[in-house]
Amino acid sequence: MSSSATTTGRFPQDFLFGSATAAYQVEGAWNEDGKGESIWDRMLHEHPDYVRDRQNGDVSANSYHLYKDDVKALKELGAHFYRFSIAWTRIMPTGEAHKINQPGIDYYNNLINELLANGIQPMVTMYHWDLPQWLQDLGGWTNPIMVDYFEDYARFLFERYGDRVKWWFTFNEPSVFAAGYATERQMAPSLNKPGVGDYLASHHVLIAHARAYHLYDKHYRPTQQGKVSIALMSNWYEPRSDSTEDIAASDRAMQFSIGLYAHPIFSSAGDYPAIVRELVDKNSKAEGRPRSRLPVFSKDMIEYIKGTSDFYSLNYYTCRLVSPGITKHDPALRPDAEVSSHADPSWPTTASEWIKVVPWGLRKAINWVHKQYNGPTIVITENGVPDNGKLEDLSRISYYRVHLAEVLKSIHEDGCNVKGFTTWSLLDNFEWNSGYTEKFGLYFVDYSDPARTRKAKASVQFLKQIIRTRELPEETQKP
Ligand code: PNW
Repeated sequence: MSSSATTTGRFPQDFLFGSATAAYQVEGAWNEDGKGESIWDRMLHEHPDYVRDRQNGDVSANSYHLYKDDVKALKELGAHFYRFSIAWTRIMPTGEAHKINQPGIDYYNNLINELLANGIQPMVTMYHWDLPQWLQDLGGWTNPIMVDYFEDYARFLFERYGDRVKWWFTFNEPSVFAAGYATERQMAPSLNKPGVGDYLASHHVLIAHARAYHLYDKHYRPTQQGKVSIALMSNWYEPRSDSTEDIAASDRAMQFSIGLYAHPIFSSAGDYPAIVRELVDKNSKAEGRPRSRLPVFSKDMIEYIKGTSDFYSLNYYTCRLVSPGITKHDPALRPDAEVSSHADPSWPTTASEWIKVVPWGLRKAINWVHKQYNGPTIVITENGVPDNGKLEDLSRISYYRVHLAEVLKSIHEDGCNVKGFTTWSLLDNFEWNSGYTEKFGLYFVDYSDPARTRKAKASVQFLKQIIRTRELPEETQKP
């Protein structure tokens, strides 16, 4: 078979490929077997109009009952790992550690065992946005007590699953779910306290992450020997021109969307990025507030959070052009960043309004992380594109072809330490505010059929070959 190995190289022998989902997006069974109510259950039962097709995750792909089919699909793909999330409410219906729900615990035991029996490593996200409603009633992530509750939950997961799970992510994309505290009608809990709720939530999420990391480090790592990370939305913000102003705007966009979370954990100095501190403090003062909207870490806390990740988990979908101004349409770009963003009209569009196909942005994002944070090991924990769900998903094949080519360049030409790649998503699933109108799956799920049968799309064969051969097929070669 011809190959492009000479020009772009191959994926290293120890490079891992896998696919991802999240509990609320695939499991269904929202109130079965003792599961508690989450903030997404509550929000979408009360406000179906927050979702384009007025649907929700009540049944979804029914992975709670069909997890064996999911594992079959992963096996057919040749995946080395499966990144899934645990629904806190399935294990602890209220989020409290003294009230546990055995059928929920059994479900994840069964899934983990089924994966391992098929030679697939489980990678577990502890929190992919579905906070127990009971904890939200206490204020959710705006309440510092949430750090204790999260630590209890993390301890329980390490205790029960850590003998078999060696890859942990505390949180998925705090920059995106913190928007639920800043906006309305989008992410749960839809709190609409922009510039206050989002920073407060982010602050406590960072402390909760560090708490779980230290817990693992001290009590579980010695025997379990796993890794702990946090998955960060890491889209690229390209300067609109090479003017000093636009380059500075690009830096601000990266620092507000990524640095806010990554700098405290991955930089050698720790704490929030200086520019974030400076701008939020300045704006808070100008608003006449007695203190900054961005909470302050003590010196001890800066040290406590610093270094609490064993590798960098990078989620990438798209890119924006930026210049000085204000944007309203990007959850991760807060007004304090003083950045306006837009998509270049020449970039290929997709079924999703916000995702334009900009593969070189992935290479730039990888390189930015590499330079900012001292060349960490990077695992790409999400990358993908939606369409309308057809089986001949040629646009998905082409999206992965060009993005994987950039990953190869970042490894072989730029010397970045990229060790893994994760497709979002294994299955067509519930795409938050877009409901079932945007399909990200490598597998088609028939939502008109109560059996929710899965069917491989063409991209499965394409990716399967890449995983097996560790190289990208020629552009001209039909999958
Ligand atoms: C991620 N943005 O969400 C999530 O991790 C997944 O649950 C989700 O299905 C997937 O990407 C596709 O949307 C994001 O506006 C949501 O930049 C919004 C943004 C990025 C990621």
